[in-house]
Amino acid sequence: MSVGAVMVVVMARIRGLVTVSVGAAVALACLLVPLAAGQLPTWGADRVISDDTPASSASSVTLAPAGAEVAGTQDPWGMAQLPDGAWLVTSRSGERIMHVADGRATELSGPGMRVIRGFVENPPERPAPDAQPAPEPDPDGAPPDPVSPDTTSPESTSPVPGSATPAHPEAEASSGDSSSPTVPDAPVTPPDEAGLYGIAISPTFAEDSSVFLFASNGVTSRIYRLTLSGTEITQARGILGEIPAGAGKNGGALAFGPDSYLYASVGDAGEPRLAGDLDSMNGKILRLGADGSAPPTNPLTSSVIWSAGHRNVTAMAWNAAGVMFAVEPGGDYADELNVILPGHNYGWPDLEGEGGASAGYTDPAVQWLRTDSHTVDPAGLAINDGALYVASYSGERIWRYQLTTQGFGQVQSLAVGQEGRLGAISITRDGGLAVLTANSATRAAHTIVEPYDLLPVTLPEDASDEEKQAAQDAAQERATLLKAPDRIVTFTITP
Ligand SMILES: [Ca+2]
Repeated sequence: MSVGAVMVVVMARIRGLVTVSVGAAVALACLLVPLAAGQLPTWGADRVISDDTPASSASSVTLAPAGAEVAGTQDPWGMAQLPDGAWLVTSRSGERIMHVADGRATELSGPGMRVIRGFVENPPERPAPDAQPAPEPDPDGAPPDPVSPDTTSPESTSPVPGSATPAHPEAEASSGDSSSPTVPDAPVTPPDEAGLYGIAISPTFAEDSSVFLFASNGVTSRIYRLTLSGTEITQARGILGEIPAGAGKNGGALAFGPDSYLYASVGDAGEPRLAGDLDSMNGKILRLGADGSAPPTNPLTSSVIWSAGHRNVTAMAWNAAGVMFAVEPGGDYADELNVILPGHNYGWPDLEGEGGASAGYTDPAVQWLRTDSHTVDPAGLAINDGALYVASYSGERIWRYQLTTQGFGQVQSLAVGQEGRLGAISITRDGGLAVLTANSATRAAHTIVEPYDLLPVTLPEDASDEEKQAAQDAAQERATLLKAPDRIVTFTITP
């Protein structure tokens, strides 16, 4: 279905890249732009998105299937490509990492893998509910203090969360029985979101063979640095913990920025108020060094917090000019695409979507309203050649937003329904797209509405036998698709 055939309401906010202090946050005009043919939302001309993208090019592309490889596991979540072209795919509830190459999916084994499973399968006692009393709600309804550039001053004395608390020393392993029995995927059950999440390849993998992994046992989460040797994880060292986790919304996205720092998303873990609490890593995007330390250029002294006020960021990516973007599904109002700036607060839980500038919050660049049938339900994000690709979970498609020096250009809806639910998405080494299907995933909570054009067809009473047969065939085809093993599907992008 072409974008022009539907009216997708997207609000785009105009604002500059200037970092403003909270008190001086300027309310800028917003546009309510119907996304029909010829009506394109833009940011202001002062918002330079990509220095190397022509402002005037209005291009559309087609995605041509280039290949597919079975991911070899159920409930896949994270995906990353090694320098040799092989993919690593995490299985969240299956607690596995698969090495996928040349039509083969091999489960990673080794002592490091056992360390990770030991963490995931042995959650600590959950703290008593009264261990951390919730603060009194502000009777005035005033939002909590956002992360403001002001708090970067050295005299800021507030306790600093996430100050690179090392995970347990025993989280390091370099020896032991390497015969790991094949563990069948655990039954896919939704109540506990413990397991393996995002995975990222070290930018210096050729020298250090390092891979980074986000893992959670449902009570706490850790970021691990793994040493990979073939299909063995010879070492797993926890570099950041313990991140409070919950039965859902644990974040888990991992990605290296162009600055070679590791970025991680942490969800609110079911406690929304923590997203605005600078003493908590929950509801944040974190930025850390390869050893888990807080870079000195972070907005808060000795803190790994990069931005605040997030519900549950699912993916992060950067454009050629180094602008950082992140997507997150909303609660019940709006999914968001945000331009991530250090020290900014993105509003959760006080508000979803835009309208927070006067309170010092940074509004989304795009919001997709969950109240209509066009929810994006973003699960993956990738940027290439001046276009931003969002993989949609319940929307079962890839949204492509052209990025120009003026902001967003043309918007396209691609691969609609072809592969079912889509999770991680990545630019391949040869400039194509790779997307990880998520049809066996358990993220049912992300499914708000069925996409408008994938609803079962209701036939009129006087439908012909041919029409009935066609509808039955279509339903059968879809059922087969959704039951098929999850795959990495690659596309070439053709202008
Ligand atoms: Ca927000």
